[in-house]
Amino acid sequence: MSTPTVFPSTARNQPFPEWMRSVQARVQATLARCLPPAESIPGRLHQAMRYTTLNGGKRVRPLLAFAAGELTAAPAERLEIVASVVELIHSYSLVHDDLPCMDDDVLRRGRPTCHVEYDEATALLVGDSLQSLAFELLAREDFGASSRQLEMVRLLARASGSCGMAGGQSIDLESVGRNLNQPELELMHALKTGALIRAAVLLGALCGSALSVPERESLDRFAKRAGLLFQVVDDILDCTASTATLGKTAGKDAAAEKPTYVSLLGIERARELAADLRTQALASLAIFTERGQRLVDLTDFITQRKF
Ligand code: GRG
Repeated sequence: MSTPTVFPSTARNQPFPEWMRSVQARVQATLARCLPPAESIPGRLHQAMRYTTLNGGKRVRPLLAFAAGELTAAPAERLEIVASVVELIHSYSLVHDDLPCMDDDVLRRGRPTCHVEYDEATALLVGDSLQSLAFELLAREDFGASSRQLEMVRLLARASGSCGMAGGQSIDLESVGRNLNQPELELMHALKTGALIRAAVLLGALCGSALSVPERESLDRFAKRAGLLFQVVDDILDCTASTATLGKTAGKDAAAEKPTYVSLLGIERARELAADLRTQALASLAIFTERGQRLVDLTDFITQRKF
């Protein structure tokens, strides 16, 4: 049996951009290995799954999983799996979100969306299959104690389902043309975008040694603030960045009359809110001192991202 590699053995001194690239490359390789081969039957579905998942993306959720794994000295092999698992769920959500019955979009990550490149039925099956594959991988890997593994499966299921991402999407679809107040908007985003981001952080930490109760509570607080920060920045970018830079259709939310932080607060107050959330997220990491440095860097990456 091979000795597990603790990812940060050399990585702790690596500059952030280099670390980020190395995690992105690891996740890309793991996804390429774990997705069904393009030539295996049913070929069209497997090609579409690979088209969707392997074509770019910032890999923010995998990066968060790896960075949280540094808090608990988690083995790299486990982090590769949980990072890929959350990315598979994220990719599924994007494919379904782009369908004509939802956001009806033609561009994603700078390329035609899955249903445009293939067809609607295939895109539906791609989402279904990516979700199933995520749970298969999470159940298959050895994470040590089976009770912990069950907790991880439950956490991901809760984050993806009607009390998490799918539920948030349902509220999103119902809210078109309506004015939500700030707590309502926050709830929608805590579910739609925040739940999976929180799951990425907690799953990464669960790959290593146990955290103390105050540490776990602080990490959870961080994850919730970081999820909301991600969304506020996304709303700002939707109305300030170009389609070419975003790789997806810019100005979509306003055109679809969707409530956003910018429509609710205006651009300046939305920027102030992002700055406040960044401060709150960083304050939650204080308990981890230098072990939390990657999460600090990632918080800044999420705040300053341009696409
Ligand atoms: C269909 C069940 C179901 C859920 C869809 C997450 C979601 C719910 C829809 C995505 C729509 C969207 C644009 C939400 C805003 C925040 C978000 C998730 C942006 C895309 O994530 P990035 O920026 O994308 O991490 P990349 O391409 O970098 O992976």
